[in-house]
Amino acid sequence: MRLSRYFLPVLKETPSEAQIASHRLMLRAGMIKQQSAGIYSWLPLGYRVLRRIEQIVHEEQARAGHIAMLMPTIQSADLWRESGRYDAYGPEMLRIRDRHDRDMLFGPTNEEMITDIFRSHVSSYRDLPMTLYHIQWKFRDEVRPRFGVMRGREFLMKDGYNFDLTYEDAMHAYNRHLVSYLRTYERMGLQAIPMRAESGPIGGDDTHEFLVLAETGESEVFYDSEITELTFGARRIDYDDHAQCRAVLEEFTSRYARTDDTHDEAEFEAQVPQERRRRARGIEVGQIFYFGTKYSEPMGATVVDPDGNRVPVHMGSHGIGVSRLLGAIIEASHDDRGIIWPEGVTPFHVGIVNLKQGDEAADLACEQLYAAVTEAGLEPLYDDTDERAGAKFATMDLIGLPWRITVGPRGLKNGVVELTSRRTGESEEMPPDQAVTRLAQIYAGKL
Ligand code: 5CA
Repeated sequence: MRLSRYFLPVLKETPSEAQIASHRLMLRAGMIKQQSAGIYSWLPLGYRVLRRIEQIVHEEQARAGHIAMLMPTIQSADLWRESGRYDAYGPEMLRIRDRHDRDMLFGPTNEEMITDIFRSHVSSYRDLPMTLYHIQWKFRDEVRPRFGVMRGREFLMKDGYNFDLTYEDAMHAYNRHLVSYLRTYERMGLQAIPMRAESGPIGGDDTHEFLVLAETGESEVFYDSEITELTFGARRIDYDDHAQCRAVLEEFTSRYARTDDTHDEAEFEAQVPQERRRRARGIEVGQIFYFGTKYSEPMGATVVDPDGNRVPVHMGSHGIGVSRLLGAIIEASHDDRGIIWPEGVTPFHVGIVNLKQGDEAADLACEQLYAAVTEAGLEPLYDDTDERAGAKFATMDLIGLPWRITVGPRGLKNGVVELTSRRTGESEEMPPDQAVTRLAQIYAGKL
């Protein structure tokens, strides 16, 4: 992409309505525009990151054997009357009436709808286990939408639903989700810690939330500092292997880690030596639930079991806050000059800065670099505008591309360009083709 032809409405001023870094930076970097409270347009740069996050979610869901689909945003109230949640959900639900006076709603979640789909088409235990998911916009009329995409009213969520014959199989689905989420967040450059939580309006007994530690997080968290040393890394998981998934779950959840609603100070003190006790704040980027037959029983989602009996299926649901993740990643990775994207989610892989637009050698070298980077399967953002060098650097730093290649007449005389890391600020001079090779190596395995 050439910046001269792109739509990147960066703001010079710090927007006064933004209280936290991620919100400020998303506005300043021209990623989002507020349309009404808690409702945002995704401008091209923001939309690119959103799509990369979605892509990682899809890939990791596929790896775990889950099946993608898409349900509508608008739902019929009748479905929610069946589960009893239409009245119970309260003012957070956006209720709509159509021209025939039918009660509709903008879905805050999809347990009812997926249960309806399941009961319409599945009737044998032979079709189980099954996990369906989608990535779709949700609406929750939050009392206090704030912090930009972090607590929106309209937001993008990945929500998945498992259907299993037995409690044991449903617990495997739970464990499998926990493991696949660990890997999903790590690919986004995040450490998201699974913590025991409360289930709220989704219901059920077992639930873990995934929290990214950040001072601006809305949840208070209590944990054993040893947890932060765990990484998922390159381990290979057979997601069908119950014992293996359970072992990983135990590894990541056996130490104390709770959100404030389940925290118990006495237990904390008994289980964790004082020097390892941490009290901090966190951003909830996902949650998994097991709720058994809470929806399948009232809504008649049953299968015939091997003995010929009709039994309600065991279910759980699992959510990832896709749009919230942009805020969480920025909270975890920025400095006073701007965003620092982890390689896995960056909107462009490298910025090319031409220090002297109009200089024949510099223009030609930039064009050749642009072609070579593209040829290597990477997406460059080439600042081919007439801005002065300082302004170009400021924009690149603000939008946070992890790598920058700087091209100027002086370096070219010696046959070199400069490759700079956004994270460390370190620069290295090298011939242009070597810079491309280096980038290809950096991104290998991260895309
Ligand atoms: N049906 C279940 C699981 S699929 C569910 O709705 N779970 S949830 O309520 O925990 O939401 C899942 C994730 O969506 C949360 O962990 C959070 O990351 C994100 N989320 C929830 N509310 C908002 C909001 N108002 N703005 C942005 N993200 C949100």
